[in-house]
Amino acid sequence: MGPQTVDYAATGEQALARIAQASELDALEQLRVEFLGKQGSISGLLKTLGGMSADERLAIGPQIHALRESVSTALAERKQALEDAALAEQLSRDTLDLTLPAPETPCGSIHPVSQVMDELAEIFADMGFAVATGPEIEDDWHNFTALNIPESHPARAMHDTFYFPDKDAEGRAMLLRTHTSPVQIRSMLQHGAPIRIIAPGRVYRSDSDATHTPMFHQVEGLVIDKGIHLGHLKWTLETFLKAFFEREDIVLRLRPSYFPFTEPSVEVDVGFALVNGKRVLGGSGDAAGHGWMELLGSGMVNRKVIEAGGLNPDEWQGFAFGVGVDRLAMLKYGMDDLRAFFDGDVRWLAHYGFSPFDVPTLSAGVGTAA
Ligand code: 2NL
Repeated sequence: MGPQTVDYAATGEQALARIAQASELDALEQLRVEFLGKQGSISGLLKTLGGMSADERLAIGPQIHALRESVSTALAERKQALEDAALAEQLSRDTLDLTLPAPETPCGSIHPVSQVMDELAEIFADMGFAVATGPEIEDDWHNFTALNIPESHPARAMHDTFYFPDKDAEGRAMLLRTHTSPVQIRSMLQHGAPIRIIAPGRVYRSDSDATHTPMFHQVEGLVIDKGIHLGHLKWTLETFLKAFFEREDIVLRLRPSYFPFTEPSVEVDVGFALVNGKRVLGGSGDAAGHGWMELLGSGMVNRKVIEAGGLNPDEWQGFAFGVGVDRLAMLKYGMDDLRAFFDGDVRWLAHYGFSPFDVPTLSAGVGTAA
């Protein structure tokens, strides 16, 4: 086909008509390829310019370029129109309710045990106690011997304590600590006296039923100074329990008891009332409808334990106590199943967990139920 035989105006009109009729973006794209693609018809016409004489090119070139220009413009305009129509159609179909609340961002929660440990740290910090931590894998000297627990003591038996098969470098039996007392022995040996610490953390005993889990949480407290006596112990525990349970009417009852590491040893009971069949701490346990609940163990640190800590018991005295964190959490926040603490059920955590922003402080309240 010679250049003279092409009717550029007619070619243009046909192309524009087909563009105007394209009702889908896909079809429009096919037309673009057909006209302007590498093998496209208008691209082909442009190539014919190369074979023309200068005069022909001068006469015909502008026509082909005008044709390409008009087709290219028409394609762009049609494309825009189709896109606008598609958007308008979608907007008329979709309803967007801007008053709906946005989907909530998933947020984890603080485990009640962690929350209670934070509360305890806050309360005791106000009384000048530092938080001490130590290894969960201990040797039997730090866990038992230093605490005046003799070889023959049942707590040392395999059926109570998790032992490792190997001994440590000093030939001591290795085990999972059964209480956080070894942390306090290490503190005495490392820092000397005076001392005021709490030692929170995981402890392990070979015990498993509805009220015992093989791993649980304990906080122990230790004060070593000059002239320390039972009065300091009682005041400290009373102040702690009133702050923790956020009640001024907490009443303590101290009962003689026995622990190898304290002498004398004191079991501490707290008075409670029965309200709708539930135990609510507060008031004397001797009042009508009331009772006493055993809450923690304590006592004056045994001379032998002070010596094991590298101190002279004629110079330094002290008191110590130990309490279960899981039990404190259950009492304060009303959970009834200890095992749920360690199931990792996210529904339980969503219900009983605490906001990461609810940081316990003495001024704002050390803890409020979720
Ligand atoms: C309980 C309560 C207790 C201690 C823990 C302790 C620690 C050192 C020295 C002396 Cl380093 N005592 N801790 C004292 C009394 C009670 O725990 O019911 N334990 C079986």
